[in-house]
Formats: sequence, C-alpha cells, structure tokens
Amino acid sequence: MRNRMTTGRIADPWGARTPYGPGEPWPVRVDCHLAEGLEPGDVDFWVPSAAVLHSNGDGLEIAVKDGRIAGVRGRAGDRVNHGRVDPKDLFGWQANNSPDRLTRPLVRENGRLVEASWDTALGRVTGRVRELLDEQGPSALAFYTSGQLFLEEYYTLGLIAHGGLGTNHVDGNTRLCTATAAAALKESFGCDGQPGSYADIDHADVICLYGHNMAATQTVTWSRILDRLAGPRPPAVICVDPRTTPVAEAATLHLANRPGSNVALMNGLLHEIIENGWIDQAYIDAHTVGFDELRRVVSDYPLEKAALICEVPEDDLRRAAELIGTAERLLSTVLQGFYQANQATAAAVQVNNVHLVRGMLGRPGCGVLQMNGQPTAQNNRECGADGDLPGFRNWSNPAHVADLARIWNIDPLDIPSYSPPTHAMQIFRYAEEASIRFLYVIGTNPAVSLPELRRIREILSREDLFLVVQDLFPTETTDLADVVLPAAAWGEKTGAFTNTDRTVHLSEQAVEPPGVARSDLDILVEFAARLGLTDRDGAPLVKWHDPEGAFEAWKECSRGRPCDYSGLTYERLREGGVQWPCTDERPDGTERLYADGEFPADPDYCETYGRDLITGAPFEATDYRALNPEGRAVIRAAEYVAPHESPGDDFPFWLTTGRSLYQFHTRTKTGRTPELQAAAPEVWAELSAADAERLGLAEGDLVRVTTPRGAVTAPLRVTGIRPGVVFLPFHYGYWDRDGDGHDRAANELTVTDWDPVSKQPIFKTAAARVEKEERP
Ligand SMILES: Nc1nc2c(c(=O)[nH]1)N[C@H]1C(S)=C(S)[C@@H](COP(=O)(O)OP(=O)(O)OC[C@H]3O[C@@H](n4cnc5c(=O)[nH]c(N)nc54)[C@H](O)[C@@H]3O)O[C@H]1N2
Ligand SMILES: Nc1nc2c(c(=O)[nH]1)N[C@H]1C(S)=C(S)[C@@H](COP(=O)(O)OP(=O)(O)OC[C@H]3O[C@@H](n4cnc5c(=O)[nH]c(N)nc54)[C@H](O)[C@@H]3O)O[C@H]1N2
Ligand SMILES: [Mo]
Repeated sequence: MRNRMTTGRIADPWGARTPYGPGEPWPVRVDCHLAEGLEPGDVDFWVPSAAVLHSNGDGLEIAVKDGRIAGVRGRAGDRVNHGRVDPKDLFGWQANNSPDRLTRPLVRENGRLVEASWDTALGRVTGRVRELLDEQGPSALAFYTSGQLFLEEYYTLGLIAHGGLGTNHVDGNTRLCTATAAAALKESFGCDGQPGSYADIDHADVICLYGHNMAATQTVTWSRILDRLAGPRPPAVICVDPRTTPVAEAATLHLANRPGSNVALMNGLLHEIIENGWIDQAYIDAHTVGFDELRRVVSDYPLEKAALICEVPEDDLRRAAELIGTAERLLSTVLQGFYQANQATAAAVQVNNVHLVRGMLGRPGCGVLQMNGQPTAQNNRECGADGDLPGFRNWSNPAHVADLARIWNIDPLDIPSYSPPTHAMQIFRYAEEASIRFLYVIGTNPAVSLPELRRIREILSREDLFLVVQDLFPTETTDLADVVLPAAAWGEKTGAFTNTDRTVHLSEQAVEPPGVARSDLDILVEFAARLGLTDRDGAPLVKWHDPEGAFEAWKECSRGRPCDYSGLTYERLREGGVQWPCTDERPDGTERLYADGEFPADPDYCETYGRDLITGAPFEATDYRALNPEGRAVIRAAEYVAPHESPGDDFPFWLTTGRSLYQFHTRTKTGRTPELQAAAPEVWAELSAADAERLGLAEGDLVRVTTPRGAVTAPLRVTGIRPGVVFLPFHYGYWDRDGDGHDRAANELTVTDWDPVSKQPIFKTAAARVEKEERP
C-alpha cells in the first residue's frame, strides 16, 4: 500500500485521476506513506489530525510506532480531501524526528546561546517584561506570532497580550499571508469569514484563480479541479498569473498580466460585465450598496485601456469577461499574486464585486475563496493574536470591546482600543526606533520571511531589543535571540484549527515532544501565571490549563459572533471536520455563508466600518451608518494606481517571488525531509526564453539578481514566465548553508512597502537587474 502508492508522488504530486462530473461526489482516494519497511498492519495506533503545511485542512491520521511518528494516511471520510494527502504532508512528518530539534531552553550568556532550565529561561523573560512595564509601560512589549499555532494558543495569547499586559503591539505573520483575505472580506461583507466551500468545485462551470498557483500550494484541492477537468462537462478555468504555472497550463484561458496590474485587470473585466448586462440587478438592488460608484469608476476602464495597462491581449480579456459574465456557477479563488502585490485589498475586493454584481454567492458552485495560506491563519484572525479582536469584534465599536471585557472579566479600559492595533511592519519600525524593547516571536522566522532582510537582521540584533523566540528548530531568527524556548510540534500536542473553507479539525497528540520541549499553550499559560496576570476579581486571568479548557472558553467568546463555535466539542470533532458557524441550531455546521443574501454588515454587528481602498484611511461609525444603514454587502470601487517601485533604466525587470511545490516557507520542516529537500534543494531564478537570449544566458547559468536593497545569486531556469519578469522562490535562507554570505534569500531584495488597507507587505513586485555571474 505504502510505497506502491506514494513513491511516485514527488514526480506526480497530484496522484492518479479520479474523474467526476458536475454535481457528483468527488471520489475517495486514500493516500498513505509510512516509514521505510513499515506496513500498515505494523502500526501501533493511528491518531486523528489534519495537514499543517498549507491551508487546505486535509484530514489525516498519524501513524505511531514505538512512541514515534512513523507515517500518515488520509481520512477517506473527511469532507475536505476525501482521503488524499499532499506530498509535503506525506513526507514532511519526518522533520518531527529530526536530530536537531530544539530540546532545551537556551539563554544568551556572553554573546552565546547556552542551555538553561525552563525556570531560568522563563525567569529571564518575565523579569524583562516586568522591568519594561515599570520603566515604560505596555507600549514597550510586542508579540509577533504565526499562522501555524492552534486556536487554543492564539486565544490564550490574545487574552494575555490584549487583556493582561494591555499592549496593542500584537500581530502575526498572517500579516504577510492573509491580512488581505481578511481585509477584503471585511470590506465587502462587513466581516471576515469565507463565503464559499471547497465543494463548490464539484458544481462550478467556471473557476477563476487569481494570483493563485493552487497546483503547487494546495495540491489536494487542485486534484479536485483536475478530476473535474478529466470528467464529463468540465468547467472552464481562468488563470491570472504572470508565470506559466501548472494552473496556467491546465487553464482554458491564461491571462499573464504584468505584475502589479491586478486592479486594472479587474476593473476592465467588471466594465465589460456591466456593459454587457451580465449582472443580476435584482440581487444588487436587494442586497448591496455602492453599485453606482463601481459603475462610475469602471466606466473609465474599457478593455482597450485595461489591456494596455496589464499588457495582455484585449481579446483575451474579452473572452475572460464573457466566460465570467455568462457563467451559471462561478467559483473564484484569490491568493498571493493579488494579496502581496500592488493595491492588494482593492484588487481582492473587485473579485468579491464580480460575485456581488452577478448574484453568485451562497449557492452550490457559486463561491468566493479569499484563500488562506498557512494552516491556522484563520484561527489567528478569529482569536485575536494578530491585530484583530477575538470573535471578529470591531475595535472601533466600544460595545464590542465592552462585551469582550465582560467575557474576560476585566475593565474595558484595560483592552487597548484607543488606536488601531499595530501591524507587523510597524512593530518592526518601532523596534528599530527602540520604542518597542521586548519582542516575543512564536512560530515564525522573520529573519527569512520579512522583506529587506538586512534591515530585519539589524533590528533583531539590536542590543536594546530583548528577543524571545519560540520554535521547533534552530533558525536564522533563533540565532539572534536572547532567549530561545523549545516548542512541541504538530503531533506532539493537541489543538483545533480551521482551514480556508471554515472546516474545523482537531489534531490530537500522538507522541511526546523531544527533550523538555513543551506545547506553546503550556508555555503561554506558565508565562501568564509567572507574571501574576489576574482578572478584575483577582482570579487568574487565564482560567484554563489544557487545550480543551481553552477551546471551551473560546466557544463562549465566539458565541453569537459570525465565527460561532458554540455547537462544537472535541468529541464531535473527533468524528471529522465541521464548518463554522456551528451552533445548537446548526449542529452539523454551515457549508456556505450568505445563502439568503444576509450579511454580517449591520453597523452594530460588523467587524469594521471599512477603509478607503486607495489611502487606507479608516471610516468612522457615522460614515458607515450613513452608507450602509441596513447592513448590506458593500461594493467598493478603486482606481488603478501604479506600484511605487517600478522598473526603470538601472533596474529594468519586475522581480516577483513565491513558492515551490516541495518546500514550505523557510524550510524548517521540508528542508529536513529527505524526499522534499532533494526535490527542490537550491534557490533558482526564472526568466523567459526571450530575456535569457537577449542577455546571452542559458539554462543553468549563474545569474545575479540585484535590487536597490541587495543581491541574490542563483542558477537560471528558462520558463514560460512573461518577458520582463524575474521570479525567485523565497524558501532559501541560511540555516543549512555554510559561510556567512547573504546572497541566497529572496527577501534580501524585496521592498519595505505594504498595501494601505490590509498592511500586507508587497512581495510580488520590485524593480530588479539581472546579470550573468561567473561560476567561482
Ligand atoms: N508548496 C507549498 N505550498 C504552500 C506554501 C509553501 O510554502 N509551499 N505556503 C502556504 C502559504 S502560507 C501560502 S500564503 C500559500 C501561497 O500560495 P500561492 O499564492 O498560490 O503562492 P505564491 O507562489 O506565493 O504566489 C502565487 C502566484 O502569484 C503569481 N504572481 C506574482 N505577481 C503577481 C501579480 O502581480 N499578479 C498576479 N495575478 N499574480 C502574480 C506568482 O507568479 C505565483 O505563481 O501557499 C500555501 N501552500
Ligand atoms: N519574498 C517572499 N516572502 C514571503 C512570502 C512570499 O511569497 N515571498 N510569503 C509570505 C507568507 S504568505 C508567509 S505565510 C510567510 C511565512 O514565513 P514564516 O512564518 O517565517 O515561515 P516558516 O518557515 O513557516 O516559519 C514558521 C516557524 O515556526 C516554526 N513552527 C512550526 N510549528 C510550530 C509550533 O507549533 N510552535 C512553534 N513555536 N513554532 C512552530 C517553524 O519551525 C518555523 O521556524 O512568509 C512570507 N514571506
Ligand atoms: Mo502565507
């Protein structure tokens, strides 16, 4: 079963086709991979969990043999994957058993990190927190977290940081990842929350992927699309991406637009859709506000003009508009090619607008998936360790803050809501200016993943910044820490998490963590206890000690909010994934939101009063009430604005960055997995054949890619990428490379700039030069 099925999955990541037709159930195919020599019958026991190397939420079971993780297999009955497992998850569990896991706390002594007890390490951390609270107050303290912890951990951290310490400086790497998904959903529907369902793939007749290389980044969901394409009456697929990705290759229509031109493209499509009357006027009238403004703005984007800005053939745009405009069941997915590019939120909102003007929401096949990337990014947004308030409450609404204070049994004034929460890029700016002097980093590796790494290294190395890093492995970031705390990994701890289509899974502990490593939840609970954080009655602020206790507390916090978990229990989740909202009235969860055209956008209920899409300036409650008194969906329009940094004489190329199918981010897990590391061992640079020829370059030549911030040296791949664009994967930092040169990580090159609305950094556009480099 094992090797027969899985050895081919590096070469064929999507596995064998199981074709199906519209409206039919997606056939089951169970994938499994076990340690060398082990047969399924040899496994001691299987532990239910789900995948954590993307946001798909594929249900799987962890095989345990002699107290160690020894493989995984898909859960046939899981609503998300019907048994399939992504190659990263098939093989990636091996990283848990890696010999260089962090197993003991480390503290910095005379410039070196040395092993210490938990008591010493946590004593230093809380000691510094107390000193800074005395000297400066909570504004000295910041937390930078992840999209890879469990729900229970985020909720606990959100409570500690906002409710206990009273700092506003709390954000996650979700800012780099899905801040725009959240922002776009809030702008259009009044609140975060994914309208659609993965099952929309089973019904759609047109599927659009906007800046989303799903074939590489959500391989199981892509298999579902491939199976539709192989079956009767397949959907038309439209791919919007400057690279010829496997999605582009499979697509009916590929729009290889110029990087950073997404808003012009969307405005052109909307113009054509409205012009041809491919709209549902009754839906617009009954359920939305703002349509006239959209019509006015996009009237300035006839296809000819949009084609000119995007540098795509006008006829291709016309064909795309017709496919989208005449679709009966339209599914759209959006990801980093929109979220990390120029005008991120404005572009993502236009995708929502397509669905609103066509009345295509809440029915089978009619979904928007403003995708997540990390496995638990959704939970950070829900639980409030990322600049959102728990339960999608509205920072600017005093009644929401008071409600949260009631649940936490603290004074509303103890929750800092005097200004918007500090976004990650601003947290690093404050650390650079030394007003933030304590930074607690959990489950992220900013020394590789943030833009402009030379600057980030300088900030993280500052003498006046006390840096705590909690991770599984030594990383480029732990190298710079004052205290390193060893965490238990997936499989070594229990917790729930929620995928892109709102499916909640429970992942249970299968084995013990290595050495004295502890779960993030345990560490946070002790952190709070050592600080003596209390509620208004003097009782401990954090009232739970284990994951299930935290989950039960979170259920109460979510009750009555759009992300309502009150009907869920660990017991129920053991049976399989359930989509929120899940309440007593809806015990089986909710497959699609907004089926009735009702939105969580009422001024008293919504998560935000919205922002100006061009400047990012927040609207006041009174503005919002005037615009949208009845709480309908909001159609927001935006003009196209060119990226701040564009190619010119010295830097004639567009630099864009992204992912390999085989590696996950900074490779702390996949780089320690033999099959995956071997499949994508080194950085590379992609150029079109035309550009390679012009520069006298051939496949495999070393090239030097330079931007105003640094240079990266990489072997060349000549691909179908559009001319004028150079692509680098961002996975390759320095932890597994000898020497101290900084010329491999894509983020040496990227720019310190962000979307004005979501504050998501721009990783997809910069101006670069490409030159031949002599081999040493
Ligand atoms: N294998 C693998 N899978 C992953 C991850 C991983 O690291 N490895 N990470 C997970 C996470 S956290 C995330 S966020 C997702 C990300 O998943 P994706 O967003 O699918 O991945 P990216 O490669 O970052 O970017 C997608 C595409 O955007 C295109 N693009 C670049 N600039 C533009 C532009 O201006 N306009 C348009 N329309 N497209 C553009 C790029 O060419 C690229 O193919 O993947 C998740 N899944
Ligand atoms: N140039 C460029 N840069 C990018 C992007 C891009 O497309 N281009 N994409 C951005 C995006 S979308 C993302 S999501 C970020 C990702 O950037 P990072 O978050 O920095 O990437 P990871 O390598 O996933 O880092 C997660 C860290 O958490 C650790 N970890 C994993 N599980 C746990 C746990 O349970 N507990 C603890 N304490 N630690 C854990 C891992 O070992 C790892 O060190 O990168 C961003 N940066
Ligand atoms: Mo991400």
